[in-house]
Amino acid sequence: MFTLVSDYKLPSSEYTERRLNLLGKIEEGTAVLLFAGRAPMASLDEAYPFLPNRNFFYFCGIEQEESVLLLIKDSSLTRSNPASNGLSARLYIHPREPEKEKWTGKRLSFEEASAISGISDVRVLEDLKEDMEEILSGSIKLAWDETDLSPLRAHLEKEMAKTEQFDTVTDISGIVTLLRMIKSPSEVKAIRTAIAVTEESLQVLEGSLHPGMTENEAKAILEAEMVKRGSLFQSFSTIAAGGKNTLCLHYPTPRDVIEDGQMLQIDTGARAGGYCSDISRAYAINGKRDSRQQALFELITECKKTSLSAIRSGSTIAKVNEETRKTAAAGLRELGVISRSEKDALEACKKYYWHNTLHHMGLDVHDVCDRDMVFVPGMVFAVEPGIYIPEWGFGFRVEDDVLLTDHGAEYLSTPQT
Ligand SMILES: [Mn+2]
Repeated sequence: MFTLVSDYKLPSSEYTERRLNLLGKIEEGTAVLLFAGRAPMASLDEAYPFLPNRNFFYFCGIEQEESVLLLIKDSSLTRSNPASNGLSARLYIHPREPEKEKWTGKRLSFEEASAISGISDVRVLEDLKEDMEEILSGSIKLAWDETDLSPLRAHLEKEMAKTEQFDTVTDISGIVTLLRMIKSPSEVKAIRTAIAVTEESLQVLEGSLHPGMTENEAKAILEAEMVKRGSLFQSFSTIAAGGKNTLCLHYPTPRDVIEDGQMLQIDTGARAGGYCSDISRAYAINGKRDSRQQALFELITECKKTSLSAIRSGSTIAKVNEETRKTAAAGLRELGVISRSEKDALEACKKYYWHNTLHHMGLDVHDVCDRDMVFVPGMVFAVEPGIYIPEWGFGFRVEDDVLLTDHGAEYLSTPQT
């Protein structure tokens, strides 16, 4: 299998539907502004790679810097255009500029932006200021995403702070979070595709593991396979940790040699159409787990089973964590890591089992969520019970991606055996 995701896109109808969902949840007489943002500078004239603001991207699928989405809910629109249902969407983008594009790459034409987003009204960014002045001179109120750090929003916020309208600006980030927590069939398909890229790449890596290789070599092999398949930006920078480095969750400096007899922890994920995957694998570098490595692998597999059955409608992140910790504590006692005389094994377990066992996953790898919201079908989670035993000099997590359906949790990835 060779899954190619270079041009993976969701259908524009998906974005149209999301915009209608959002407008259905906000007050009449509101204009929503969302910003793509721009890449922050890394140094002097070098920028970090650009990824659009996820709440902006969610409603239009546009990945061009400094684009702006304007959504209006106003019944006067229906009077002038009955087909509008009182709703309208406009996209503001930088126009094409051949001279500039020679340096920084091709920009979208209006037609391309329209085809991706399903928005017919595409305008030049320059018009935004005047258009907003006109809109806000009426009785329309402004709404935006206050978690958004884009320079353009910060600029507008500063400008508007002096005006009366500023007192009535609404934050829509909470509404968007609730929408993003439930995945549509197209979103699940994109996530499955991202997972396919990750799994194919992991298979290549597994075939090239050998004692004496370095952590960064393992990382490079894996990421090269994902890039080959068109996933240019991964869900996050792949974690590759060998030996005692496996005790560090987000181990950031992969440069050590992985010795015979050691474990290698990989935590990685390709993207497709902007959607993340997130998979962790624990490999014995010489291909054969010793008895302790095998015992921990079996315990973590047991924990994952507990997590899966605890992920059901009506449950919460906290409940799944608690259920899973019970399995971990019992197993660690069995293995003698927690002594049999220990009265409170659940408490003692916290030393070895100390990070969340699951998180929502979507456009962000640790996706936006209301942590206390009870689970409903359509939610997608990365499930990653991890146990780290300093006394043994290693630990790891094994992570798979899961969809909650009407019939319970279902694996999207293929669990490691
Ligand atoms: Mn994860």
